[in-house]
Amino acid sequence: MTDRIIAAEVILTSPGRNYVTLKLQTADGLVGYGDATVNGRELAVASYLRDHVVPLLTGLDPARIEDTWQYLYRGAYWRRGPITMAAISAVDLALWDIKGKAAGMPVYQLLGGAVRDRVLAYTHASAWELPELLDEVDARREEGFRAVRAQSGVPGLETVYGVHREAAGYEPAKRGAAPVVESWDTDSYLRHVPSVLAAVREHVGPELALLHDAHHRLTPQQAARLGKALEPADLFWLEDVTPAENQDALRLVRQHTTTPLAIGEVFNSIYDCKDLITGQLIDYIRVAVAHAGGISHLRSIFALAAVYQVKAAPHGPSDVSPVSFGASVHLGLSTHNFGIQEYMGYDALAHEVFPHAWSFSDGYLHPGEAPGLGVEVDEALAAKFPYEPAYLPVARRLDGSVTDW
Ligand code: CS2
Ligand code: MG
Repeated sequence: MTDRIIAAEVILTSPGRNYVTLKLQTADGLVGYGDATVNGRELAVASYLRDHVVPLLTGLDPARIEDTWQYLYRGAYWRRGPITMAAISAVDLALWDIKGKAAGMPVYQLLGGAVRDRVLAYTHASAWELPELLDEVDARREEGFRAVRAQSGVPGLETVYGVHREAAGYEPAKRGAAPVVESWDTDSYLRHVPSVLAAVREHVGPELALLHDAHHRLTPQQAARLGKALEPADLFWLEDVTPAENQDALRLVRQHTTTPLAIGEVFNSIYDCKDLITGQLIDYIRVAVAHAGGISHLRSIFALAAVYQVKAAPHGPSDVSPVSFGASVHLGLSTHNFGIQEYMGYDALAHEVFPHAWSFSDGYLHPGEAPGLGVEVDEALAAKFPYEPAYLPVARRLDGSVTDW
């Protein structure tokens, strides 16, 4: 007899930061977990799941992953968008987890098996001033990383994306009832950042892969100028140069620079990606397994990307949970046109609440050999850290007008 889903539940927990987890249970006694965390909008996706998805899942055959995906995607009529797609992602991941556990195999084996032995990772180094940034890059290298994203402060600005002032490491979302307001000035940034990345390159020598994130803030012309100015630093990539809504912007940027471009962390479907991929306007597609429809949909996006020699480079900040991070590593191990996996790292508490088989060593990740996704949830511990309101910052220019954060 086929198995059936008998219970579905949303777990909200905040071990260091908020996470939204979907738990599915089957009549055969299997449990699957999925991640639906949308940073700063956790309660919206929890409600979407609890009120509109969980009631539909009981009684379904957990083996029918693709059918359930299509049912939730086409059956809602209101398609796409970050909340809907994060909810679908969570169901998809939980079903892949269950399928792996039913088969007694890690999910990467179900995806065709390993095409590489280990998954290249990059992490973040950031500091307000250059000497500290160089120390941070060195520290990441000592941890084994072969690829590092470098972000620094900008003279004249109090706050800059990706850089922390306080002793604790960088975490974009701040706890509180309303977003923190940051200030921003693109001209100051553009005057400063090329010299920073040139100094980092000179410090580390030619081999270390260096990345930088412009976080959606430039006009096409500014982005083209920055890409060109950064060519001597030989970046692995320059990320999110322009806001993603205007995809034609990338055409102009492309015409002016050979710096590789990465984009897509805010995308949630193949339709957001297709023009950039088929137009060969980017080199890396950054969709997150938690935000763009789970393993099932990321496989379609990556297959399209392969045709155009675009590589998969999934978003891996601390605000996707260790559940979807693990899923991303399974995909990385089994996807031929995989490029690199972001690994921002987690608060120690998050590692405890989500015990995981995936591991990092010597600059590379591996999903582990546990059946399914290999990430469990310590529910008793999770319950000790209830959801706390937290928001990503908003940014205002020096004249007070709102700009892209
Ligand atoms: C990012 C994130 O990791 C990245 O490249 O741009 O830090 C992003 O700002 C957060 O995930 C937003 O939730
Ligand atoms: Mg980014």
